[in-house]
Order: sequence, then C-alpha cells, then structure tokens
Amino acid sequence: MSLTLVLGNKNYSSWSMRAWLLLKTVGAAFDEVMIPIYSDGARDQVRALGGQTGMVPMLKDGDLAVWDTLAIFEYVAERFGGVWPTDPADRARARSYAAEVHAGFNDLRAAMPCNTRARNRRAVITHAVEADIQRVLEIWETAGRRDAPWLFGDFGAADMMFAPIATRFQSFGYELTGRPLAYQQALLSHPLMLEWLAAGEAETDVIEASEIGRG
Ligand SMILES: N[C@@H](CCC(=O)N[C@@H](CS)C(=O)NCC(=O)O)C(=O)O
Repeated sequence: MSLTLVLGNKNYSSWSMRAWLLLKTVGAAFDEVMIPIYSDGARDQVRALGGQTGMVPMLKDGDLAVWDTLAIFEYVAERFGGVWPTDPADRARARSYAAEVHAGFNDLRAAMPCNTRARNRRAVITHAVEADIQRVLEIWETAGRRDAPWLFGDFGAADMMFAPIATRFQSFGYELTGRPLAYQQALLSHPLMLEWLAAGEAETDVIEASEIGRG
C-alpha cells in the first residue's frame, strides 16, 4: 500500500512537522499532499481525502485514513517499528511525554504560534504561559541520558513531539541555558529538521494569525 501524508504549510504546521519527522525517521516511502491550512475550504479538502476532523496531519495508507498525530504515531509504530523505545519503562515514559505534549501546553502554543522562519518575535508571557514553559524546561532538564542528545537514546517519538517547541523558543527569542539549550540546539540542527525548516523558509503563504509578536 502506498503512503501519503496530508500536511499543512511547513512553516506553520507544528503537528505536520511531527508526523513528517516520524515517517522520515522510520524510513517510510511516502508522498506529500500539502493543504494550505486556514485557507478557504482547507478542512473540506482534508475531509474529502478521508481525514474526518479536516485537520492535518492525516496519513493515508491506501484507502485507510489515519488522522490525529498520536494515532499516526501508533499506526506507524505498528507498521514500521522503531518509533518508541524498546525498554517498556522508557516506552511508558516516552508515551507519557508524547501524551502530555499532545494534550497540553495550550497557553504556550497560543502565545508562541508555530512560525518556524520567524525571529525576534515577542510573546506575552502570562503566568499560564510561564508555567507551560517551566514544565517543558523541567522535562528537558531532567529527562534523557547524560551521554546522548535525545530523550531515550535514539531520536524518537518524544523528541519529535518537542521539536516544534524548540522552534517556538527560537522564533520568540526565549533564551535557554544548560541542558535545555543543548537539547533545543540538537533538535534544531537534526538533519531532518534542517530539511523541514528549509522547506518552510521557501514557502510564501502567510498566515496572519500566526504572525504575532512583531516589533
Ligand atoms: N489533535 C490534532 C491537532 C491537529 C492540528 O491542530 N492541526 C492544525 C495544523 S498544526 C490544523 O489542521 N489546523 C487547521 C485547522 O484547524 O483548520 C493532532 O494531534 O493531529
């Protein structure tokens, strides 16, 4: 069966970034269909392809549609392996982080929208945003092995989940130090991230709602 990843604009779609990193990392061959998110009819286009929420990413495997990033991660894990750590305790922790990112950090997300090519943006850091940031930093400070850049040895699902948070901090000039800085830099300089970021840089669409924090 052939795989197609239906994704949004690479500059703006954080969830698409995660699914794309995943498919590339497991070495899957796949086509990409880009739907300009928030444009007229975008959700209808995704629905027409089988994504029941109209949101991206959505993975097609032949006629089968898998929507929502966590479901895509689990589907790809079953089909290809190599997504989650092999050790059961590590796997449970990696899934906990992935679930936490998937279900949370909404204040951080709203204050620092994904806009990978943006720099020097200013975010309004409310107490709720700061609480989200501190939780991310706590994870980046305490999780993972001291001898590897990634949270569970190899670059994996938990790292992919955090990748767009690394770009948000970069876009909004949120300065990190120590292990969180090293982890952010590892994410930003991963070869697949460089490829994704370059593709986002080359896009010309502008989503005004995600262009906040100028000047
Ligand atoms: N829970 C979904 C969230 C997906 C999501 O929010 N996707 C955004 C792009 S990053 C989207 O499709 N936005 C366009 C819209 O809401 O119409 C997932 O994990 O995949």
